[in-house]
This record gives sequence, C-alpha cells and structure tokens, in this order.
Amino acid sequence: MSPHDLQTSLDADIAAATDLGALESVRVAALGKAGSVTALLKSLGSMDADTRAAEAPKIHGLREAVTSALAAKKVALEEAELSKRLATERVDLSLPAQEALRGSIHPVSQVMDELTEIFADLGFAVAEGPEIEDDWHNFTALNIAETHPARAMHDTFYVDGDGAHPMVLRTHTSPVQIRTMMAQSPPIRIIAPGRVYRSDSDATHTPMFHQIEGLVIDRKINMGHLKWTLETFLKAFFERDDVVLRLRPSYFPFTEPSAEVDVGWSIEKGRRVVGGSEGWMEVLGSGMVHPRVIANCGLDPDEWQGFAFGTGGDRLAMLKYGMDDLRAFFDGDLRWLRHYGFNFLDVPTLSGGVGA
Ligand code: 2NL
Repeated sequence: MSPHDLQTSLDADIAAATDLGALESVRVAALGKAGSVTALLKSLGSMDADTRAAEAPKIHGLREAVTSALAAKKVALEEAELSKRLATERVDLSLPAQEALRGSIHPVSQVMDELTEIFADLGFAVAEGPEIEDDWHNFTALNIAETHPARAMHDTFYVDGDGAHPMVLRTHTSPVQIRTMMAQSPPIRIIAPGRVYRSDSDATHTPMFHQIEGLVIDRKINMGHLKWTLETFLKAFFERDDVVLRLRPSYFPFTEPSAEVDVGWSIEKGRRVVGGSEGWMEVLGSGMVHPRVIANCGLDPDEWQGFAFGTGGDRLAMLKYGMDDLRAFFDGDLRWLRHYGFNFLDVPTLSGGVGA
C-alpha cells in the first residue's frame, strides 16, 4: 500500500477507535514491531538510492502524521472519559469520614503531666536522671549507711556494674535531686518525676512504679514553706479547696525532722473522696533535708536548708480517678486503656483545670 493510501486507512481506524484500548490496538498495528508503517520504514533498506530518496520523505512523513494523530486522539479520548466521570460521579460530602484509629494517654502519664504543670506554676523546674544508679547517689549520699535497714527495706534490684561499683535500679528519684545539688548552686526548686524500681509485687505493689519528689534548697527554709507548698499542690491536684492536711512525725534517713502527710477524706454519694476530714489517708512523705545530705552534696548546712517530699504517681492516679487495681495499670489491656485513658487533647493546664 502506498504511504498515502495507508495514511487514509489509518486515519479512518484512528477516527473509529472509541476507547483507549481500541486506539492502542491501532497504534500496535501501525507502529508496532510487525506494524504496517514499520514495514514501510523497513522497506527503505532494500530500495535503490533514487527510489529511496523519493520514498523516504513520504514514509517518514507518514510515520509522523500517524504518531501525532494517535496522540491527539488519545488526549481527546482521555478528556471524554474524564468528562463522563465528572458528569456521572458525585462525592457525597454528607457521608461521615472514616474514623482514624486513636490512642489514648495512660492515666499515669496524665497524672505525671498534671503534677508537673502544678509545680511548674509554683516555680519548680523539672529534673531528670538515670534509672540505673550507683550506690552512692541512690543510698550513701542520702544518709543511708551501708548497714542501714533502708537498703534492705527498699528491696533493691542490684545490677552488674564494673565490679568495683555496685549499680542499682533507682529505688526512688532522690538521686536526681542529689545530682542536681551537686551540679547547681542554690537556690534550687526542682521536682523529679520518673520511674523507680523495688523488688515487690502484689495487689498493691508493682516492681516498677512512678514517683515524684520535690526539693527546695535556699536560705532560711522551714517547715512552714513545706506545708504551704504541699497544701497548695494537693488542692490544685484534687481540684478542691477543702483539702485538709495532717502532718504526722515520722522517720526517713534523709530528712530531719520527717513528716508523713495525710489528706482528709469524706464520703460523697457513697464514694470516698478527697476533701473534708471524716478520715485520713497517707499521700506523701516529707521533711527538712538532713544536714548530712546537704553536706554530702558539698553545701554548707549552716547556710543552706531545704525541704523535700516524695509521693507515688500511680497511687495519686488511683485516688483521683477511682481506679482500684494497681496491676491493671501495667497490663497493657486496651479495654482498660480505652476506659480510663485520656484524650490526647486533654493537656493539663491550670486555667482549664489540671484534670480537664
Ligand atoms: C515517700 C517518701 C520522701 C524525700 C522523699 C528527699 C530527697 C533528698 C533529700 C531529702 Cl535529695 N529528701 N526526698 C524526702 C522525704 C520523703 O519520700 O514516702 N515517698 C513515696
């Protein structure tokens, strides 16, 4: 077939193609390996020079014309297909969006954030330290002697150190305060929230739990500062003004004098709530930092005094949000987390209420 006739025939085929599949078949039949236009191009090789000079422009012209006709038709078919879809398909904006899987904030994390927020508002900075501690920071600096029963009382997890220095999983966050006193000069106002470890496991004890300790070191600090701070903190945390404190004399090796702090509770709608004073429950340990601890950190106890306190984050969470089984805290049961967990938007702020 002459290039001219072939073009007429292919133009007709292209015009007749009603979808992209049919158009592709026309392209393969013309320009594919065994295509009609390809065959003409191949025939150039066997022509004598004069014939080739005459035929080559026509054949190449044919190929270009067919190529651009195919491209133009392809665009037209694609546009037609899109217009058809736009005319027939509708996005239903009234359909509810598919809900994304959402996690929740663990109650202990929420409570630790609430405590941090309250103390930040009172001017306390947050201090952190290692969970694997040396014996000195965890015990010795805190006036807990080698033979002191507190070392056994704490049911410590010992960890292999380098042989010379026994290491422990910190049994409280006090070593963080020791490290802060060693590294900074007074005045110091810090809280140390974090995980602590004791070899203890029953209905009311887990081997890992959360503690938050506070420390203030300055000149002329006394128990009055301690009591005001704890009262202000507990009122903010339990979101009630009728929180009553009772300080009972106690003993800790690192404080002198030492006091255990109870809050009053009462029964409301058959449930025990913090506030009032029908009964008492212990929520904190506290005291004036022992002069020996201050001296151990390189400070002069005649110039610097301080108060310190410690409390359990898990226990405070149970009290505030009415969760009664401590072990459920660390089971990782999604049903429990969905029930007690907090929305990630429930960021505690004092203006919105810390437990909002
Ligand atoms: C409790 C008792 C307490 C402290 C922690 C402390 C830290 C330093 C110096 C002195 Cl660096 N004291 N911390 C003081 C008294 C009590 O915690 O029952 N915690 C759950």
